[in-house]
Formats: sequence, C-alpha cells, structure tokens
Amino acid sequence: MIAYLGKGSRELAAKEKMKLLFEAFDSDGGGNLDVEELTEGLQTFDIYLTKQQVKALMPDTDVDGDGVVSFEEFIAQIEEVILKEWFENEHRYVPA
Ligand SMILES: [Ca+2]
Ligand SMILES: [Ca+2]
Repeated sequence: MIAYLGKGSRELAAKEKMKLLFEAFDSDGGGNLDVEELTEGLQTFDIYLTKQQVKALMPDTDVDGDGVVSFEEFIAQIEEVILKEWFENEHRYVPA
C-alpha cells in the first residue's frame, strides 16, 4: 500500500483525496476527529460500528493518545481499513 501511494502524481491525488475525506469526517472543522465524528464518518462507508466499538479502536488509531484522531493518524489507519478497498474499486471503474 505504501509503495502504491508512492507513485508520482498518484501520491498527490491520494493525499488530496484523503484530505477531502478527513474534512468530510471532521464535521465541526476542528482539524481532529473525535469518536462521534469517526462513528458517523465510517457509516458513509457502510461500516456500522457503535461508539463503544469505535472507542475500543481508538488506542490503535490515536497514536499520541490525546483522545482525538489527527490527519496523520487518520491516514495511517485509513490506509489499512478503508483506503485499500476504496482505491481498488476506483481502479476497477477508472483504469489509469
Ligand atoms: Ca472534529
Ligand atoms: Ca491523536
């Protein structure tokens, strides 16, 4: 996945998309995602977790432990759980 993202202009496009995605999650525009925003954001990907379940995942995602997910933390986690499938789908429909 890292190697995939590292390919030239595609890397830029990917970062740009992740930024947009992050901003879509960040409904209060504060630059961090709290449990509530994550829970609602994941639902747009048809991933239905309860707040308790999201909270249980936070230690994995919230690397610096401040209780919210920064853009960097978001990128690291989203690569694993969502983005892979997202890009695979995109590739299927829009061949490079
Ligand atoms: Ca927020
Ligand atoms: Ca954090």
